[in-house]
Order: sequence, then structure tokens, then C-alpha cells
Amino acid sequence: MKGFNNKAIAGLGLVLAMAGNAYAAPIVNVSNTVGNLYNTDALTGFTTNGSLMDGMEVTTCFDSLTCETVSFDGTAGSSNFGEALGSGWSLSVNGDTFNSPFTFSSNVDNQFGGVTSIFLNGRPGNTIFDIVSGSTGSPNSALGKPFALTGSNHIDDGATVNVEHSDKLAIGGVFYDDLFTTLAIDFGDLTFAGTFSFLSDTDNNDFAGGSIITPVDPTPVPEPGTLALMGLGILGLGLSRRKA
Ligand SMILES: [Ca+2]
Ligand SMILES: [Ca+2]
Repeated sequence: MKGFNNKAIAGLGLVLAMAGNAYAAPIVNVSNTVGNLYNTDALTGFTTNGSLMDGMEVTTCFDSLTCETVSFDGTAGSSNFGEALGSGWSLSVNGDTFNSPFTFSSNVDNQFGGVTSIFLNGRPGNTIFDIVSGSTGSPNSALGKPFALTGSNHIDDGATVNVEHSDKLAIGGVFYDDLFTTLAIDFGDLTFAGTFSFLSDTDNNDFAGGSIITPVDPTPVPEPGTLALMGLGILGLGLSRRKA
């Protein structure tokens, strides 16, 4: 500390604090909702890369209120790579999603007014989002990671990004509360152009082994129409008895 006096150090701290405020990172709100319930029998295992997400639906919406849905192509590129290629935008991942980020890019700016939201429906691609990092939860899922921005990106400093995992998945009829089948990224009032990367751990439904992701009906409640039909049935039974 030779050569510095206390005033100079205090001044440097103030400058750094101001710089910190001026260059604040994007504010990312990550949440999860139950949504629609799904079930499957088994996962293949927790190591899931881009090629295993073949068929996942990726929908990107723009400020012009148009949306485009593209199927994720797991056969593109190397054995660990997969991508969704839209008109002027793309989503790709190369490697195991536990440590390899997804990268989203869009050069759609002037034509459509920028990206307002991105929605990943993993179910058609047997892709499952494992969001709990502290415990393994579902069998074969190991640890998960919820959505987190990584490294440098083109999302404005101070911008708010709302991220929601939804449509919860059970394994063998049991909800372990770590698996979800959709991921929504919403830029709120802002529009996005450029590139950003994020980590989000995925697992893989064992489709080849016979597991199919199916909707779980909530506890069935008889509808008024059904009750009316039942009433007619009872009435009919009474009439037929009277005839006999
Ligand atoms: Ca897990
Ligand atoms: Ca996992």
C-alpha cells in the first residue's frame, strides 16, 4: 500500500461503485410453475447433449407480434451438437448441457422489431429441464441446473428477463419436483437482437426404451353434462322396469 493514501483509495472505491451501477448485469427472474402435468416411465440418464434433443419445438416471437416455431435438429453437426434454425435466428448447443451452454442468436431487428420471447417445448424432443441443483430428485436425473445467463451477451445491462419453467413431469407416477418440460424466456417490454448464452441442465426421456411422455389428468370431476346423461340413464332404467 506504499504510495496510496486513504483518500485516494476511498476515491477509487467510489469510482468502482459508480461503474458497478452503470454497468449492472441484466436482471434475470427465474421461476417455475406447475402448468400441465405429464408423466413418463424412465429417463435415459442425466448426460444430455444437443443431438439428443431432436424434435424439441423452439418458438421465437417478435415485436411485430409474429412467431416462428422450428423443430430442433439433433442430426446437424457433430455427435454432441443440435440446433434450431429459424428465419434470421437460431438456438444451438454443443455438448452436455450440465456444463455446455445454449446459444441463441438473432439478427432480426429492423424487419420484425426484435425478439420479445423464446419458448422451448421439450416434449416432442424427449427433452426435460432439470432445475434443482441441490438434490438428485427424479431417478436417473442426477443434479440439475436452472436457467442462468453465462458470460458475455447482448442483453442490455439492467434489462429484466423473466424465465419460467413449466409443465411438470413425473417419473413412474411420482413428482419429484425437479423436472419440467417447457422453458419460457420473456424480455418483457424490451426487444432483443444479438447473441446470448445460458446454462440450463436437460435430461432425456427414454423414448427408445418405450417411455412416452403423456399428459396426467387431474382428478376427474364429473361434468354437468355427464351427470345429466347419468340421470337420463337412471330414468331410462326406471321406465324399462315399469314396462316389464
Ligand atoms: Ca434431478
Ligand atoms: Ca440432471
